[in-house]
Amino acid sequence: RKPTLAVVGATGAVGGVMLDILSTRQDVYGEIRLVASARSAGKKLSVRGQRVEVVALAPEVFDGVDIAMFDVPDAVSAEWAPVAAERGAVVVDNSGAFRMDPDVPLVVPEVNADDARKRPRGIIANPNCTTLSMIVAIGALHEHYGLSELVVASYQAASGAGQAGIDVLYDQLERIGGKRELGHRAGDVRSAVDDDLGPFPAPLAMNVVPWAGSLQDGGWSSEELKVRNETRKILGLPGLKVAATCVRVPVVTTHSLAVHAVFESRVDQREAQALLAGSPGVVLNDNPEMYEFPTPADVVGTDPTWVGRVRRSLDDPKALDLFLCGDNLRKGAALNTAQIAELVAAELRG
Ligand code: 2RA
Repeated sequence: RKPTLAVVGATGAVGGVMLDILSTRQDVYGEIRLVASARSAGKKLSVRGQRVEVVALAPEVFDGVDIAMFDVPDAVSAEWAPVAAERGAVVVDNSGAFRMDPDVPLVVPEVNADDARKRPRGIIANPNCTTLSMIVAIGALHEHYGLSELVVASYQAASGAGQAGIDVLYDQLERIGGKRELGHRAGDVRSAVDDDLGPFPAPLAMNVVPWAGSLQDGGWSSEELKVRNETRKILGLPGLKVAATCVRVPVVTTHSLAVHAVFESRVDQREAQALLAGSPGVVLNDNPEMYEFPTPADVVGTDPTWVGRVRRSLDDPKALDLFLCGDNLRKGAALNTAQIAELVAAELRG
């Protein structure tokens, strides 16, 4: 029989993309249960061309479930993923709750699919969308050249902060309303609620905000440490040097990253371009003579990791500089989760 799937968090920004992905990819599931908070229970959502009623999160919803995808806040996953696992489901969790747990594999199917089989807690973690927006391409280069250091600047879309992030950006843009006041300071356009920083600690429209997540030791943001720690775990490089600066930009969906990557062996620009072009899940769009390079406007809504501006570093024959884009709601979240769930479905079928 085909596995029964539960989608927990079906009504969120990522949940909506997940239902689209489940309705367009090869259908490997039997029953699909849609689960959300009690306040969303009763809603009907479309998946695989059928209207399915959302049920409230409760232990019994996991009875008979073979695979449970979770896209909910960390605290909800921390409480409920073990409940689902205890009732026999293999959990694929998109939150940050378990990513650094040594008993939970952190999986990107194009990079470390086999790790998904070793899951002593019955939980498999999906990486953060910023890590996922670069790791498929970086993993391909690592396999060939042996990665030793990453210096990364991210340009992160508002939807990384969920529906609230999208709403606040559009609200700020509407308030600006195309005014062309010289010296216009987006700083005058606060987030939705003045006394609440909302999803961003500074105005985003007509601005960039060098912050994502929460303050950690030494002035690093949680987002920057996620990129560092998750990349190390996925690639199995505990000593990898990673310096990330994560910046929010006024883009609705699709994260971009400028990457300086240092390798153990010498690199060649043309060879690296060919390698990337031939890597599963990667699209090379790199022809600066024709101003061809990835931008969020081209990449949003697509599945691959797009790579461009590939250059051999001027000062180091073992380093590449490149620019990447990835849809943070698709490969950055829902698609990678769906790909992991498909790996499990194939394993359960035997
Ligand atoms: C963000 N990567 O963009 C984080 C979580 N989605 O806010």
